Parts: sequence; C-alpha cells; structure tokens
Amino acid sequence: MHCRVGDTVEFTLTNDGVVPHSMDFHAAQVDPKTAFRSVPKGQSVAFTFKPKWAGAFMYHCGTAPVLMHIGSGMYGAIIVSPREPLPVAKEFVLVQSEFYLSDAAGPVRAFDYQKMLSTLPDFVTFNGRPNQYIDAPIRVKVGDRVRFWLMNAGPTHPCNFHVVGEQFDTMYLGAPPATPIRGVQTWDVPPGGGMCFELLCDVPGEFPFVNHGFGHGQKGAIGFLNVEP
Ligand SMILES: [Cu+2]
Repeated sequence: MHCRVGDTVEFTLTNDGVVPHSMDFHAAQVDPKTAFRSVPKGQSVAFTFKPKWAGAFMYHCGTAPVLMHIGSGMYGAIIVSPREPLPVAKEFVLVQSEFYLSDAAGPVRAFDYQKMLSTLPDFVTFNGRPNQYIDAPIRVKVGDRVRFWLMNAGPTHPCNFHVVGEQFDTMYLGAPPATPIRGVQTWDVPPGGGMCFELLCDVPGEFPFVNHGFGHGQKGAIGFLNVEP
C-alpha cells in the first residue's frame, strides 16, 4: 500500500475466516478500541485515517494473542511518502518477518505457537520467502540512488540492516525528509518499526544486503543488490 502524507485512507476489513481478526495501522492516529476492534466471522469493521508522518509503517492483526496472528502472517506495510517528493531513486519495499513451523507433515505447514514463544524461528525472510533475492537479485545500474523502505513485522526479532560493500549516505530514523542520519553501516529496525535507507550506487558489483544479526540472516534474511555497469 502506498499513499502520501495527508491522503485519506479508507479501510474495510471483512472477516471471512473462522476466528476473530482485526487490523491495526501504525500509520493511523485513531481510537484503537473502535477502529482496531476484533470482528467475528462474517462481520466487518471500517475506518478512515489521514497519515500525518512519512515512513514505512506496519499494519497487522491485533487480536489476542497478537503473537499468534502476526506469527501466522497477518501483517503488511503501508509506505507513506512525504507530500514533497524525495529525490529520484529506485525504491524497494522490504518486509522482514519470521516463520515458526510445526513439524507435522502435510501440504501446508501449520504454525507452532510454542516455537513463537521460544522466539527461535525456522525462517527469517524479506518479503515472505527465504533467500529469494539470492535466487533473483535486485538489479540496478551505476549512478542509481536506491531507497529501501524497510519494515520489520517481527513478531519478535530486530532487523540489523546492512549492505556489504556499501554505506548508507542517508538514513531516516523517523519521517523523511527531516533530519537524516549520514554515513550509516548498520541500523536495527525493531519489530513493529520501519525506516528508510538510501545509498548511491557509484560502484558496480554484487552487494549482499543482509540482516547482520547473522543467526537470522542465515535463516533467509539475505539477498543481492546487483549494480550493473
Ligand atoms: Cu488475526
């Protein structure tokens, strides 16, 4: 989802599932008791909001236990751009998340709630598939500015974002374009948080982008940014 600061976002959730669900938008400032309430099977909830701040914001099911609902994949990112466009760049959205799978055999691996509580994930991924950007690298050209909108859905671990062989000349801890941080090697995006990382591709090569907490990077949160001549 993409919008700009001050746009009106209209949202409706209809629950076609079995157990109650809800949706909590971190980009919204609304009464959560009303807007983010759980709706049972067959019912809906609708609300509108106007994002006040730019950034990469999480939205997720907030029905108890939240760990189970987020750990089962009920999340996404909404990118809120500032009204005044940022400098031209190749923009990418990365959502880091963790997968906790049961050992039961079958066509679909169910979640394991005890494993979620133990915080030992089987996979940690960017955009839902382990190592997918090893298999299909992100490709840009020398001279491109790359902007990663990185949102960490968790549910539990940080994303210590780093690009091997590069440095972020611009990083927004909060809302772009105010007060960038310069010359960053690695910065941790907390679960439930989002940040914006920029680098200038002035050197050709194959640059791994990783979760530098390598116990998690090695479980799939790793990929290649290929800078072609
Ligand atoms: Cu849910």
